[in-house]
Amino acid sequence: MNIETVRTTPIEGQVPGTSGLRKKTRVFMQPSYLENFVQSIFDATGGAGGKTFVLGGDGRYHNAQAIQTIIKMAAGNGVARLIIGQNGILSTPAASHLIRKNGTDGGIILSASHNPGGVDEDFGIKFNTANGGPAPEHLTAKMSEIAAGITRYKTVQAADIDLSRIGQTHLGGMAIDIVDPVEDYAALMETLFDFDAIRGLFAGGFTMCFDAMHAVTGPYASQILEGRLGAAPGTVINAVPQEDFAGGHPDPNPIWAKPLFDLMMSDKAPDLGAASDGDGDRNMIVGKGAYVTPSDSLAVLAANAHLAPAYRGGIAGIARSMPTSAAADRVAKALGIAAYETPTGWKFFGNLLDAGKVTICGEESAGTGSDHVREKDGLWAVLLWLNILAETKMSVAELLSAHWRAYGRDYYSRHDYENVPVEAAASLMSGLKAGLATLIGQSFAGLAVQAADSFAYEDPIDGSVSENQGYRIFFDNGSRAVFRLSGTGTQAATIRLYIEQYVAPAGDHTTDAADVLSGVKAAAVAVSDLENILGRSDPDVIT
Ligand code: G16
Repeated sequence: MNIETVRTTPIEGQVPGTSGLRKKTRVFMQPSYLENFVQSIFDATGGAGGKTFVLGGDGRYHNAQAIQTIIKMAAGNGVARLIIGQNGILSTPAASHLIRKNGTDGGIILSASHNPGGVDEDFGIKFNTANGGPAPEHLTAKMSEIAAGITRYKTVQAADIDLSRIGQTHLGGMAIDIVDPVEDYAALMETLFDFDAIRGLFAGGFTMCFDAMHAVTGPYASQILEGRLGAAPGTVINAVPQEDFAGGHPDPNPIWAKPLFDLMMSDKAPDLGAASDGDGDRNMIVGKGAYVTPSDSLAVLAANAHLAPAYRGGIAGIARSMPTSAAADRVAKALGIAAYETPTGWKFFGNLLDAGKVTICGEESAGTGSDHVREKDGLWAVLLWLNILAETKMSVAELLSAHWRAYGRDYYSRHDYENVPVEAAASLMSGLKAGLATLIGQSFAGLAVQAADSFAYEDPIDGSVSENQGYRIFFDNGSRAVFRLSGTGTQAATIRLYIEQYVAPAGDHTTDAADVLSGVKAAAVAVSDLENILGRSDPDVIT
């Protein structure tokens, strides 16, 4: 088989964000765009010769073609073996598991996560290292540096590989193993949770609705919930993955999973509602009339993890991203274990998990996971909830209010201002930064600022420092506002404003979150001059 070295020139903007390189699909479909970046991944990781990689994606538009391109480039770069999900499909946590289970050199995952799919929507690619986790910042920086000076990529001329047949095939000297995308992952879940107890829960009449949002989790949830755990047929809805997610926005939150959310707030609600995102790593949990914020979900899971077999011996520590509420810290304190606060991005949990410092991690952006893989894992969170519900025999609402009575409630909300002109977003953020040092003692909408900073993180394992990870403003009534720019969008800018207010165990936990948070919201808007700079007052999405 002849290896072809194709001349190319750098393409602007190949800079990974919070989670890999995400762009409009048509950008990825330009000649050489994908090729340049894949070659940069291979070069940045010391060359692909003789290595084994996992390859798969969330099945969105362009997934199948992109996988064929990457297969040929892998052969051109001397890869020894590829492990590919059947039809090119792998959820992000399943890919992470395959990387670890097979001891590979890493994996390439094609996904733009919760962003919509289609020729006019979004596509993405990321590289996960041998621990199964997203490439750390120094590696993604190296990839973009190489992409910015690239002159050639390597590939082979060959017919497309049939990805529908499970088993081994070859392209030149490269072995290609096409594997069932669900099997290994489902087997891993069986080792973590008490499937008998969950089966008993369903057998006892427990009802559930899992919205796969026409995305990758459908086959995983159907096989595990309905196939192995005996949930009633039809428990998993929107279970067949589609290239454009049926025109939807596969983001599991009360806005984009509104039909499920409305069902759970109605008198027809099943006992548990859950949803997952485009690539299966995010989750939403809703009980009958009880929405669980991702921050609270992390805290409840950490507090009760010992009820599941995998965590029976206790957990080593808990990590959360900085904008996530402090609810998990309270659990860590009560358990006498360490709590870590990292920048946004699952990649920052990798070192802590590898070093055994933490067992459970989570983020406000609907991600929770543990040391079983190195990605957040939507279905894992749902199964841990089920395991806990089976053991405690409590409803979601009862569990949540018992949690607040024990630890207090961190009322929490995130307000997203989308499609903001890049200059306006930069002006808001630079205005905040310039004023940080002078804020202390000043009052805004009746709240005095107690502390304010630009969040920086020093990784306790490798000492790397990540600066400018968002602005934190703490007010004298115990509330906090955080501003940061999203790193996952594909057009203009998205400003995220995160607000929270703690109410102690003996306080009132039943007030509407919007009411409790109205004071800190007004103060945050006033500090940032948001309404004047953006020319609007209402966010696009409130979660
Ligand atoms: C990614 C990252 C998460 C992050 C989220 C939102 O999730 O893996 O760590 O919290 O993006 O990031 P941002 O606020 O920068 O948009 P996913 O599910 O999109 O891969």
